[in-house]
Amino acid sequence: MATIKARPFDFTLNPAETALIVIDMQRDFVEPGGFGATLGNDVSLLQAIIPATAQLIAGFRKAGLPVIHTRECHAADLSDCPPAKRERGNPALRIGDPGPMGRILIAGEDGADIVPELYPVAGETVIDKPGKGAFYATPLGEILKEKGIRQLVFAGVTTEVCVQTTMREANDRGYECLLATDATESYFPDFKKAAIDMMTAQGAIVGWAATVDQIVEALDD
Ligand code: C5J
Repeated sequence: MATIKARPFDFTLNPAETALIVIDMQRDFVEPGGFGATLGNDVSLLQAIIPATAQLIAGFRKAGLPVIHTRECHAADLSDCPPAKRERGNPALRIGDPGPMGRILIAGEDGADIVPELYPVAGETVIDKPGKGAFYATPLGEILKEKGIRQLVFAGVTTEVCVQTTMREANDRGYECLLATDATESYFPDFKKAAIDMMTAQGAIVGWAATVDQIVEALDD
């Protein structure tokens, strides 16, 4: 057990029951020409967290703890993409349209894959998810149960959409959730701050927050 001076109060980390979930660090969100950019976002903000996220992943790998990666993406025939999702708003390209990194957010296309700097290694779980939350329509819950996981450390993008949705899903399922604040990012800095404030408020109503250095140090204890 290790104590992390987290927000809003100490988080007692039990490495034997802990996994890291890296949410949607895909080229489609982080690189120009992908889904994030088609919505008019500045993707450079998200690129900036790659080194801290790599440090966190390295810490988990060194400690021999599970690293789980997720990818938001859809089947090539769009059978798992509700029209209400595809037709929302006025993006330059919609889900499934051909873009510079292949079809936008389609499984197996270059854009839907994880950025090379954070690429999964052999033995790590990769979950393809059609929704914003990683528990919805995926085997994540069963995988965590099989591994005896009770605590989840979260990283990835975007803080207020897929990361927050998944943390809330996990919290409702009884997991203790800790967000790595410098390994998560939003296209909107105010939204990142608000999401962290919301989740840690009211006595960690959704979970805790700490820096990558704090978490990696606790894994080394
Ligand atoms: C979004 C995500 N923002 N991974 N997806 O559409 O947060």
